[in-house]
Order: sequence, then structure tokens, then C-alpha cells
Amino acid sequence: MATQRKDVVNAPAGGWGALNAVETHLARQETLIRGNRALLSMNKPGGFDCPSCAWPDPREPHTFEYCENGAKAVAWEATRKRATPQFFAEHTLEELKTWTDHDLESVGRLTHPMRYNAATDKYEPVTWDEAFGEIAAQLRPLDPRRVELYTSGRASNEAAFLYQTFGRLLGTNNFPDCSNMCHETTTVALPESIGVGKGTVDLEDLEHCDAMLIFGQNPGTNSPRMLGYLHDMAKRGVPIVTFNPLKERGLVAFANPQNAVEMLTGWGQKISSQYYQVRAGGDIAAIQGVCKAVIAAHDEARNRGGKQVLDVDFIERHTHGCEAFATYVREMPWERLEHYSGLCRADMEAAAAVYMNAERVVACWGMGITQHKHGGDAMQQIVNLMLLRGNIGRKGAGACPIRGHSNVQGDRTVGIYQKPKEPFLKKMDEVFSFTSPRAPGHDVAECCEAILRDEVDAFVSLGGNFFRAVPDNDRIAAYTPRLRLTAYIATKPNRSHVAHGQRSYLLPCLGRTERDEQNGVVQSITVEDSFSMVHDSTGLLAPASPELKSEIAIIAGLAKATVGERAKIDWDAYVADYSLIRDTIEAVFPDQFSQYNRRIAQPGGFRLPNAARERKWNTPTGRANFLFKEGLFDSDDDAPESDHLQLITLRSHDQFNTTIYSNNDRYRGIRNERKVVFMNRRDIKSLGLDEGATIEFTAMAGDGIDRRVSGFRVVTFDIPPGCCAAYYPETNPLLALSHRDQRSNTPAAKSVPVRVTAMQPGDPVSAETDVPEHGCNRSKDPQTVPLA
Ligand SMILES: Nc1nc2c(c(=O)[nH]1)N[C@H]1C(S)=C(S)[C@@H](COP(=O)(O)OP(=O)(O)OC[C@H]3O[C@@H](n4cnc5c(=O)[nH]c(N)nc54)[C@H](O)[C@@H]3O)O[C@H]1N2
Ligand SMILES: Nc1nc2c(c(=O)[nH]1)N[C@H]1C(S)=C(S)[C@@H](COP(=O)(O)OP(=O)(O)OC[C@H]3O[C@@H](n4cnc5c(=O)[nH]c(N)nc54)[C@H](O)[C@@H]3O)O[C@H]1N2
Ligand SMILES: [Mo]
Repeated sequence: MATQRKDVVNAPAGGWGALNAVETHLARQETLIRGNRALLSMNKPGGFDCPSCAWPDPREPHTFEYCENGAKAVAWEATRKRATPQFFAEHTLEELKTWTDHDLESVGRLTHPMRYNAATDKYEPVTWDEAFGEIAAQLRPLDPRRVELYTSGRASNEAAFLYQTFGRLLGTNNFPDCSNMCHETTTVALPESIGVGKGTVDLEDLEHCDAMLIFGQNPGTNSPRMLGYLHDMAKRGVPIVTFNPLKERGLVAFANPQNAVEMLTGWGQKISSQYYQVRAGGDIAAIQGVCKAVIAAHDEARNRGGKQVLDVDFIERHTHGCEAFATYVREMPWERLEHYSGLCRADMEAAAAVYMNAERVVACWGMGITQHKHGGDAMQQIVNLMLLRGNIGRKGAGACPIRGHSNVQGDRTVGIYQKPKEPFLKKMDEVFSFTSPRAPGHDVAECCEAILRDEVDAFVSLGGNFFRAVPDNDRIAAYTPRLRLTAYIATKPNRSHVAHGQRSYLLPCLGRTERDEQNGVVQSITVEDSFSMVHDSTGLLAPASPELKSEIAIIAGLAKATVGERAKIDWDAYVADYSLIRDTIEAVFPDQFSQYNRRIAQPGGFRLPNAARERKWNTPTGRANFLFKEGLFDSDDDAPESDHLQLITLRSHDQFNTTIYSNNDRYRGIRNERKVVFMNRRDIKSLGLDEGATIEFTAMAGDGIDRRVSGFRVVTFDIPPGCCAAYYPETNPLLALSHRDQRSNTPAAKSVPVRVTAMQPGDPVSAETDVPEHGCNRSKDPQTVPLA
């Protein structure tokens, strides 16, 4: 039975629940011994990098430098369950299409390369050589502009670099990448403001800041190791100001499993000193309100000859556009800011007071900022606020986008980019003696559009679950039978693999936890975290199957078979010794990766240069820019008075993107259920619904396409009226492809206009079903034992 546990919702995050959950997930995957050994070496020098999120590792790691959700990710990869050729012999893809995300991945690790047989509608074993040869034969005659090479952010720097080399040799810049659905907003908008697309802080800055702002990010679930830092900050008395429509437990209170008193009392440490439940998409107004209050305080101080509030010296020497921005927010009426943010003036002024009292401020943001139609504008308002008091480019202060996948930032750094810059292409040409294609390629949205226009012949993916994670996924997946070729490099079966092209291959790879031995030598790979630290990662577990190849070996195999003669590249040498790939990365990016192999040998690795951190501004004005757009509030269908709800699609505590570990969401009190909708009490009432009612969502995209998903149960939640929330990816069919950030094409997954209607008993429910009871000992599940 699905339930919401109110007693659990109010307990702090972390605590015994987190420790219990680690053991449960290890046990369910039958990995107790393997997994525990693995956990001890995670995020340590000489060990492997956690395959979950992109939170950085400290220089002096704790014994248990992992979190509950990192442990789940390791258990999931180190499972003893296997998706063998026999499994595939027993199931047609027609049948597997009806399985849930959870059930497909639960089959376990892929063990053999597999080829689709249309006559039997099954995947059947194939040798690696046959697979490489056949895929190459398919790819070679194609127009390279009709080939898409997708990357998910778990791929190592070495794998990603070879992959983009392969693509460019093939003749395409079509590199749709999971970051196009994630922090692309930041990658596009942040350079306009400060000249770099990455965060400017490191872990030391977090130890020195004296106020923290958190916008649209749920660290308790998605980067739980950050909670340790927030916990310590809060204990030091550092105010933490959160802007988030949902009351997220990890941002309210946290019981640190390493703190005996907190564990015994179950009380935990209060995290956010102030918690502002902004409307979905209301951050632009909220932040401009905070800026307005800061500027007003400055104006007032100036009039009475008091101490300056703004960092006037910094603004004069380092920025552009401050006066225009100040005039704009001075003139903006409070009523409008209140209306669009959902906050009251006093809230924005109180947040401003914290900001002004602090000498060193760090601002973090996540998907609650980036996944909006005006996501880039919202992000730039955060920077404006930071610039007002010189909070970028000095110790204890800075901009801190929290990336998602563990190496999504590194993949971009080494060339996974659909719009490559000329200096990089020139270097590639020089190093490999060929001519890279110059025409811009496709990002995720453009790739989807090309698929819908029948302009794609082949789709190759390096990890991920493209046809499940993209917006409008049902519509797009329906087109895969028209693709001539799909080839998936993956660890576990998922929905994309059953949404196959006319020819399709599963190419099973080693996971990051596994020992990668080439010619008898254990190889390491490298990754870059959210704070631009590059370090190595060495797997130690026995591979899930002797047939597995590393991602690097698979990409090299494909490249050699497909484009082997197009450049003088010794692909076999790269596979035999990954340090040679790093030497080549260094040759292509000498400024960033100088002495790459030597520098990853030092504990903790090295930091990539970041000009904004040094107060060098690589922008057209040569300065940090105050940016804003007028009229953003006027024309919008996001307006709060509209007749629909804004649906926020987000993650539960027991999922990693499309990987669903279980149906529980402990911190939101949800047990054994994923099709729920979190709603404000007032909206439930005004729509004539009751708690527990079953509803259907209808998207209001305005393009004439009927998008619905149904069978969601109403749960009352602390969320502003006009907004509701439900889990991704179950809600992805509601997201119109065109509903996206205007500049970066990042899907606006945090403000999907929907209508919610009650269903009657007997109404058909959309095919998506909840994870069934089988497979895990849910009846004895200790995860919801309330804290002491
Ligand atoms: N365990 C686990 N870890 C993960 C992942 C996972 O799925 N599971 N995914 C990884 C990936 S790829 C990513 S990108 C990150 C994602 O990590 P997050 O950025 O935390 O992503 P979400 O869970 O989508 O939720 C974002 C938060 O934004 C809030 N929000 C929604 N709309 C708004 C808004 O308009 N304004 C504001 N201020 N807040 C809003 C939501 O309430 C939610 O708390 O996590 C990474 N780490
Ligand atoms: N509605 C909505 N949609 C969203 C989002 C949202 O918040 N709302 N978030 C977006 C975001 S931020 C992101 S990043 C994307 C995520 O999109 P993706 O990155 O494409 O999806 P994942 O679910 O992370 O991919 C899981 C699959 O990766 C494979 N895998 C796991 N480990 C490895 C490995 O080591 N190597 C290889 N080769 N394969 C591996 C497994 O087969 C697994 O099934 O989704 C986006 N979509
Ligand atoms: Mo992401």
C-alpha cells in the first residue's frame, strides 16, 4: 500500500534513516561484501570517484567519504544481478517496452554485446568484432550531419575526449549531451556575466564564507555530501538563506550520522536560517527584490553619509552596467516583485539584510534556476546580486552552480560540445592532422527536432537514457523505428534500449567501480567535479562479466572500424595505456591540462584555471556585466494569475535521474509510490479535489498536441499555491520540446503549465505503472523507522 508518513516528513534529514537506507540498498543488490569494500575506497586518493553526483572531494577525506545516495549508486553498479543473453532470449522488446524503468535496470548488469534481430524482436549475442564492423559499415555511408552522438555525464575525460575525436573524424559536431537538459543555462548565461561558464568557488571558500544563498537545489537528495558543509556552517552561525518552493527536509534540518548527540536525540541541526518559498519561476523577481533592498540601503546610507553598502570600488573597477540595473530595480514597484515572486517585501528585505551583513557570500544554484524559460535571466540576477558587493573573485565568496552527473563538467571541458570554438578545432586539426567539421551541431533539443523531422539516421549513445530523459519523450521515442541504427554503450538495460532503431546494438561497458586492466596494467581515468578539480579514479571491483570492455576500448573499437584511415591515430595504443590519451588531451588543451599525468598523481588532483576567480573578465566589455531584461514579467504564460498550475518535475530521494532505486521518497514521506502530485491545500480545495484523489495531468503547451499522463495521487504538501510537483521521468511526456530556456534550449522542466483534473473510478490510467512489490523486501523495509 502506498502511504505518506507525516511523522517522517518532519524529522531531520540524514540520521538513522540514512544509515538504514545504505544497508538496505546494499542488501537488496546482494552486494554486502563487495559494496562495503568499495565504499571504503570511494572518493579517496587511489580509489574511485563516486559515480553519483559532482560534489567535490576534500583534500583530507573522512573514513566514510560517501553519502547514502552515493552508496546506492555503488550498490546499483556492484550488484550481482545480470542481464544475460538468456534473459534477452526470454523476452521480446515488445514485451520489455511494458516494463518500468526500475524493473528494466533491476535485471542487472549487461554481460555481452548484443544485436537486435528484427525477425525475433529480441537482442541476441554478437561478438565485439562483428558489432564494431557492422556499426562501422552502417555509419560510413551516412551523411554525418544525420548522425547523433549523445553523451551522459558519467563518462570519463578520456572516454569523452576519444568520443568527440571519433565524431569529428566522422564529420559531425552533433554532440547532444545530458548537460543540454541540465546546466546548459549556466554554461551559456554565466559567461555573458563573468566570462566563464563554471563556478568560481572551491571547498575552502565554503569554509570561509559568512553567508550562503541556495537557489533551486535539493542537496539532501542530490548532493548529500554538501549537507555536511551546510551542517558545519550552520553550527558556526553562518546564515543559510534558501529559495525553494518546496520545503525540502535536507534544507530544513540535518542529523549528521557522524555526530553522536544528533543521532541519539534525533534532533539534528537546523540548516536554513531563512526559507523563502518562492513561486516556481519566481526567482527573477525575488532576486531583483533583494537587489532593490540592497540598493535602497546603499542610497539611504549615502544620503546620511553612512558606510557604503555596495562595493563601489569593485563596481567601478570591475563591472559594467551597474547604474542601468540599479535604476531598473529602483523603479520596479514592490507590488510587481511580490506578485511574481510569491514572496512579500519583508521577506526580500530580510534576505537582503543577511546578504548586506555578510562580508563573504557564496551563492549556489541547481535545476530550480536552470530549468525555466527564463533560466538564463534568473541565473544572471544571482550574479547581479553577487556583484553588488564584490562577492566574486575573492576568498570565501563566489558563484557556485552545483552540477549533476559526476563528470558532466569534465566532458564539456574536453570537447563534448555542439558549438565548438575555432581555436579548439584548430588545435584538434593540428594534433590529429585532419580537418574538423566547422558547422555547428545539434544539442539535445535540436537532436530531438531533427528526429521528429526524419533527419536522423543513426543515434549512438555513450551512457544515459536519452529517450526517457528528454522532454516530450513518448513522442520522440515513437520515431526510433525510423532510425537506421541505434547503438548504446551502457551498463544496464533501460527504456532507450528497447526504443531501438532498425538495427540496434547494446555495447556493455565497465562501470567506474570496476578494475580496468589493459595488458595486465590497471588503468585509471580522470574526472572533473563541480569545483573544477580534476583527479583520477581507479576501480577495484572484479568486472561484472569477462566480456565487458571499458568505454575507452569500445569507443576506440568503433572509431578504428569506422574512421581508422582518416587520421594517423594509434587507437590500440590509447586503449593499452590511458596516460597516452591524457598526453593528447594536454596537447589539445595545453593551458588547462599542462603536465596532466604528473598533476593527477598528486592527492586531490589539480584545479583548472578560472579567470573570473582571478577577477579577469573574458567578456566583450572586459568587465563583469550586470545583465537584465526589461518586460520579462509582462508577456508570460507563467503568470501567477493564469488558470493552470506550474508543474515542477523533480527527483525523489530514491532515484538517480531515470534510474529508480525504489519507490520511496523518505524525506517527502512517500512510501512505495511514484505517481503522486504534491499540491497546496488551497489548490486541492479550489479544484474540488481531496487528498488521495487520483488525477490526470493535461499539458497546456498551446501547440495543439494532446499531452497527458494520468493516475497520479494527490498529496498535500508545503508548496506555494499555483505550483505543484511530481517526479521525473514519469511526467516527461507533458513537456513540450519548445518549452525551454530561450538562450540555451534547456528544457523548462520546473515550470510545465498543466491542468489537473479528477479521474473517476474506471477511467483508464496511462501505461506507466508503479514499481511492483516484487524484487525487494519492502514489507520489512527499515527506511521509514521514525527517528528516535
Ligand atoms: N541521488 C541523486 N543525486 C543526483 C541526481 C539524482 O537524480 N539523484 N541527479 C544528478 C543530476 S544530473 C543533477 S542535474 C542534480 C540535480 O539536483 P537538483 O538541482 O537539486 O535537482 P531537482 O531534484 O530537479 O530539484 C531542484 C530543486 O529546485 C526546486 N525548484 C523547483 N522550481 C524552482 C524554482 O522556480 N525556483 C527555485 N528557487 N527552486 C525551484 C525544487 O523544489 C527542488 O528542491 O543532482 C545530481 N545528483
Ligand atoms: N522532466 C525532467 N526531465 C529531466 C530532468 C528533470 O529535472 N525533469 N533532468 C534532466 C537532467 S538534469 C539530466 S542530467 C538528464 C539525465 O539524462 P541521462 O544522463 O541520459 O540519464 P541517466 O538516467 O542518468 O542515465 C542512466 C543510464 O546510464 C547508464 N549508465 C550508468 N552508468 C554508466 C556508465 O558508467 N557508463 C555507461 N556507458 N552507461 C552508464 C545505465 O544504462 C543507466 O540506465 O535528464 C534530464 N531530464
Ligand atoms: Mo543533470
